[in-house]
Amino acid sequence: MMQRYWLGIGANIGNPEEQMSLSISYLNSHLDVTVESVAPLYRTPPWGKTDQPHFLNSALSVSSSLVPLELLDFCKSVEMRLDRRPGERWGPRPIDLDIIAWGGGGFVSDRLELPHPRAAERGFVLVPLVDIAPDLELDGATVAELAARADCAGISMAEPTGWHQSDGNRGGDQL
Ligand code: A4P
Ligand code: MG
Repeated sequence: MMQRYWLGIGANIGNPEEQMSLSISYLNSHLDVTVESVAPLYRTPPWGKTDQPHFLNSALSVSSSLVPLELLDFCKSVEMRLDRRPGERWGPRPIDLDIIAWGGGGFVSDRLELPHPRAAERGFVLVPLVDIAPDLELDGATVAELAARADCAGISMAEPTGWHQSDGNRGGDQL
């Protein structure tokens, strides 16, 4: 059955924008994953561990008939392709792909929890997600409501680049 998934994407070492673009292409190249929309790119202060470079973050929605653990494994393989190696929790990384939520409601296993347990409190996840999924519900509130409550200090839209032909329009890009 086809499902929609919302993913958070971020990076803060190497060439973050290039790694993020490549990871979206790799996701879309899977025969069973179609990238539907990509939010603009945001510059965000590091959260959790603050003595590291600022991040670029965005969000995307994909449709897929993969089940959640299959999509998680595929996201991990995309991270590996971009030289992500196990490192410090919340530490610097060339790419991070997190599954934020899916259309199927709650999901819990030892390797994956949906909605992502920390997404509802994180500006760097919520701000890009508002652009593509303001009405998505996480923990009983919409993404737009959660973003309005979250600490979003220091988060700004990145300067216009070739990022998915984005012109900064709210609503995100259709690929
Ligand atoms: N896992 C469980 N649920 C999920 C889920 N919904 N999506 C498990 C993805 N993975 C999930 O994740 C560790 C394990 O969590 C996975 O192997 C999976 O089995 P990871 O991505 O390998 O490790 P991590 O990212 O270091 O840990 P964690 O706790 O996921 O960290 P976060 O939440 O990803 O935070 N600041 C800014 N401004 N922007 C950022 O993008 N990112 C982080 C990392 C910290 N600070 C940041 C940013
Ligand atoms: Mg992660």
